[in-house]
Amino acid sequence: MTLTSAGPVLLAQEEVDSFWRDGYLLIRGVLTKKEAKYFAGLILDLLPRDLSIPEHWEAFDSRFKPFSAPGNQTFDGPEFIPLYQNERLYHVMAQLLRSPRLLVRDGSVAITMRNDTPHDSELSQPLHIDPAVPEDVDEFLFTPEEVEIGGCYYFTDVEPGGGALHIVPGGHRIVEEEARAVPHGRQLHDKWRTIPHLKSVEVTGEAGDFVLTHHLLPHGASHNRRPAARVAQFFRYARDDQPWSVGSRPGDRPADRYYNDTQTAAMTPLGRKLLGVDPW
Ligand SMILES: O=C(O)CCC(=O)C(=O)O
Ligand SMILES: [Fe+2]
Repeated sequence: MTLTSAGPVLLAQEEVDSFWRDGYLLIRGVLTKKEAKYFAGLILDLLPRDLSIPEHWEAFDSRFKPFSAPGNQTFDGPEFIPLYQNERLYHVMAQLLRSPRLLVRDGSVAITMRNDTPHDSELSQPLHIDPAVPEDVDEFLFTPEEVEIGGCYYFTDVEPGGGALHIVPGGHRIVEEEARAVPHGRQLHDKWRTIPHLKSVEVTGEAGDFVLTHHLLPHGASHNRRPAARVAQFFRYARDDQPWSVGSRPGDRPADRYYNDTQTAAMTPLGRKLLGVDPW
């Protein structure tokens, strides 16, 4: 293992190149099968026993998005903290973002259950991006500091047609090209919430894998045609010099988003920095 200022180098140069070329990369076995099963169980246990779906959750096309409270998608109770501070994922992110000083956010979860209804598209959600750049900003900067890398853990095996994340290979470069070509590039395609003209492919994987995605990579959720539910959790990592203040720096976070004692007790020294409890 080679050491750099960003810590251990975990990805081969070929993988680094393929991430920047394609805008995504599957990192295999970030979690063991046993760990993945544990987290799948935690998330499936959010479903009420009588299957009455809480009003404040989202439920589209058999894709359920639990909310921890009305308006809050983040699951960051002590049991989830190990995922935010996973060392392997952190070092991969630090290698790609070329900085050890990262912040983590999101923590939303999704359960996609079997849905046999025929549809014209395999997507259950239009292709879109969730960029680090706020919607009221007119121009992307396209600087290295602006890049956020997100993606999701698969806690279940995701086979073809099994509700995989769909992505547009190289689509982050198309977004950049289109946005640079006009004034107010951030505002194109309804603020990039619906990108109708690109073609996507699914990213299958196994329980414990993490699908890394560039923040400008068009992506969307797909229907699950298989018996097994797909269980995933989303995270995003940005440098602490990210220009749009999207990180969870203490000063940026509303008071009700500060962590309680059970959460901080679950944090490692690295986790405390990633979650903005301690400064870098
Ligand atoms: O569930 C998925 O596969 C993708 C979800 C997504 O991109 C989103 O909700 O923004
Ligand atoms: Fe998304």
